[in-house]
Amino acid sequence: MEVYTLDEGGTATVTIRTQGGGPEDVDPVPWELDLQDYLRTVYALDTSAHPRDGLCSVLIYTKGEEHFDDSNANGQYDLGETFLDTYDDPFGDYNDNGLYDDLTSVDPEELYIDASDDGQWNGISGDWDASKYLFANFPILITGSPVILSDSGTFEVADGGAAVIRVLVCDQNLNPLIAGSSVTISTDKGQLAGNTGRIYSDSSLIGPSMLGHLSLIEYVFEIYDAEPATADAFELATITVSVEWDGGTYEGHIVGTVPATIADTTTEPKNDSDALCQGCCSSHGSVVCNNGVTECGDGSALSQTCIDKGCDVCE
Ligand SMILES: [Ca+2]
Ligand SMILES: [Ca+2]
Ligand SMILES: [Ca+2]
Ligand SMILES: [Ca+2]
Repeated sequence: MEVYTLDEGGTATVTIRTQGGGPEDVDPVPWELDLQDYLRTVYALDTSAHPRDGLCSVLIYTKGEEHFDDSNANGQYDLGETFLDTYDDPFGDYNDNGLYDDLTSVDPEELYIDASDDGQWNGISGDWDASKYLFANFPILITGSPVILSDSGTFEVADGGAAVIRVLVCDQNLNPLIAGSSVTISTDKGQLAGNTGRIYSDSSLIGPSMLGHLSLIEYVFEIYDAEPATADAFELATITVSVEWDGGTYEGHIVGTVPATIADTTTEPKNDSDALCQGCCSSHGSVVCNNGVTECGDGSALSQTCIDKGCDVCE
């Protein structure tokens, strides 16, 4: 990593280049175990992967003095003034717990800068330090290709009803996709309401709870009967989950049934344009076809005269 510029306010601009390797494999914390349980139950996804496995800690350190409250306003630290005692040896906080983890941890041993060159990691000194390494760990979320899952392989929408569907879109560590990726959920029949898509923004945010994390990777919506009063048949509907990721399109499909709409079941009467059928239904509306059966516009049956004239045939 290289410092490019340092402005008057002391803000440095840096460019980070990665070279092989990846984030350390760390143990799941409780909210991640809850997430794994939820995905096992709802999506039948059995995985030991968890979001923090995709989190990379970048150590940033520089020389400086420990912060203090200059109570007597003389511009320097005086004994008794409140100060922020910081760890003496900067370390890469791989498991993002804010603490230094050595060989005895269940997580990987964390590398540190041995500021005093004494061969061991040193924490806070208890004294105010005028010159030392000050540091922070900057989290970067490293993610991969999309995984698309639904909570059920199919659905059935009753007449006038709705079905709730859950879709999961995440990477191999259950993390949200990289910035610029998008999710679009659509259906060819029926209508959808709820969370049916997003464009991902640039963020390293994960968790910090199971529900918080689910809001980043789960889409909950319903498919409902768009014309509750008119259904008298059912038809197949295909819900498509389309994910744009890294220049490619990835799709998942869920096929179920929804009540058919009039537009889908009505065909033209064969003799509709024939003058002989015009006025056939008189005040009952013109002749229509519903699921292959002719009737008058108000639902009443065709008269025998109409049938005799051959107006009872659908195309
Ligand atoms: Ca002072
Ligand atoms: Ca100190
Ligand atoms: Ca740590
Ligand atoms: Ca040391």
